[in-house]
Amino acid sequence: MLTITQKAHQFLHRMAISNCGEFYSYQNLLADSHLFASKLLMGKNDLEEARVAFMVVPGFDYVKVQWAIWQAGGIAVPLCLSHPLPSLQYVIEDTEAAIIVVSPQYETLLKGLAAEKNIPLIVLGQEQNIPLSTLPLIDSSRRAMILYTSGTTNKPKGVVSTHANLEAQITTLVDAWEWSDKDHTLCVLPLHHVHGIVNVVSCALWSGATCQFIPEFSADDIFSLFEKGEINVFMAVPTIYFKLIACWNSYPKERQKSLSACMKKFRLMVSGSAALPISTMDRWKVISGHDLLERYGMTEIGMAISNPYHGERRAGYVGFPLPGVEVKIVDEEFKTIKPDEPGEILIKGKTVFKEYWKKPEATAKEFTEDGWFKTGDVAVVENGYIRIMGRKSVDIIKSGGYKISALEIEEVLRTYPIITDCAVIGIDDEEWGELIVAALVVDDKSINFGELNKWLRQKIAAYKTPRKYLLVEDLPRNAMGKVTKNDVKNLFL
Ligand code: MCA
Ligand code: AMP
Repeated sequence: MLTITQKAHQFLHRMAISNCGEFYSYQNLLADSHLFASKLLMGKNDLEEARVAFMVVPGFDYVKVQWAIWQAGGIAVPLCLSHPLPSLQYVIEDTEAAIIVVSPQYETLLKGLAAEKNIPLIVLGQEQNIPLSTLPLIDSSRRAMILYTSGTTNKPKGVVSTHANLEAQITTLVDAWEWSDKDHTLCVLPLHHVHGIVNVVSCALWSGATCQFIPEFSADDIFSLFEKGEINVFMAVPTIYFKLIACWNSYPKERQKSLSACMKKFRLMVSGSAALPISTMDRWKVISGHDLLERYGMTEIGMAISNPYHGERRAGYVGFPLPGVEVKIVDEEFKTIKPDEPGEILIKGKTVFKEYWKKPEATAKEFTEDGWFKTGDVAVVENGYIRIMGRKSVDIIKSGGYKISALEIEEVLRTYPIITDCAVIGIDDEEWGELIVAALVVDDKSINFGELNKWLRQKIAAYKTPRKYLLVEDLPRNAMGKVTKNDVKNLFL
């Protein structure tokens, strides 16, 4: 199997990346990533799976650094651009990063930490000229990337994927959704998660297509780019479609009409990372003429289930297992159940990750004895189509397409001086999927929520901050003393 960089030689003179009026060919990408790989190697023959954490804005530089890490034999650890220092520090320490690479605007944020830990910090644009190194041969069984994902433990875990896992995740989608070198996509998603990294950027570049970037999410900017008539493939989370619809509604009739005409010409529009509300799917059909293709995936497995590219895309359903991905729905004892009964989704196949970074016990716990990965998601098959019903754990929240651990937020909230106890939950929300809210037991009822949120944002990402608070005398508990989160939910109704 060819790697993504080997494949790029087939498309040398095609445009790989378009970014704010700058254009880069596959040849540019190969030349610059080789040069940067030489920089990372610092005279060594092979990085031998050293972790390289990088905080780089989406665009040519991001892909150059990612490809360079892979070509030098390192493990790519993309950092979230909106995380405050403690969250970045957690990832850098947990992976024991050997090198940190940053776009200039993140130098101030990370230089103290890099100096303290004695980790070389490379600021893009400030590199010295160095001679090209010979690149090592990388076996596809080697580790390629670590992405952090929240689970039922309070701190996020590092999901390790090998080169073979990534290639399987990419080729499965390239085949199923018929990517080609004629495609032109727009990446509006963050590049520390599978959705943006694999489904958008890597699938495009595997296929010889063009990937365009915007500096930050803006519904208005997205529509302006759509109007140029070049983009024909678009992927986003349901919250983004919701925001696009709201923006479209605000336009005068004439603009709406011309925009709808542009969108009708797209080849494919996909939604995923969270349940797509039927109301959003219906409304999007009216304004764009497209039946959104909804699919189901997870950081640990890439994409597993998808509505068909050709054929009926059924609203409220995620479709069928993708070719090469084994899917079964099981009861509590991991036995396959009757098709019309709900159960947990288990997954097997080449797309499934290798391990949680430095967590052999957590890894073992998430697999059955015969090697199936336990997703923790509950689904049912109805008339052949799979419908996701929810998650087994109430402690995992999906908001804006981000997976968030309620336990992680609770742990931080409990360190706030006035808070003695708390329970964090997600409540249904049309725009965000779920909205994060918290019930608090406090010493001082005059607690200032604005101050609390300001304090929280220095410790955890802004998208993890609760949007509503409720003061309670006590949290609802069962006979064992465990907080009953469904009762907490009722408090917010
Ligand atoms: C932001 N805001 C929120 C939330 N986040 N409000 C409620 N809940 C939230 N979760 C509000 C805040 O009020 C904030 O203002 C304002 O929005 C703008 O914040 P900002 O962060 O700038 O938001 P945005 O840029 O508009 O972002 C919205 C977004 C973003 C584009 C939908 O959340 C996003 O990129 N989501 C995609 C995440 C993703 O790629 N997930 C894939 C992982 P204030 O200043 O008051 O805070 S899942 C995956 O990879 C698997 C494999 C899969 O299946 O795909
Ligand atoms: P993440 O760990 O961030 O990769 O999020 C993966 C989780 O997102 C899955 O375990 C599901 O709970 C959820 N998810 C992804 N796609 C869908 C979808 N189409 N419908 C419902 N939930 C989804």
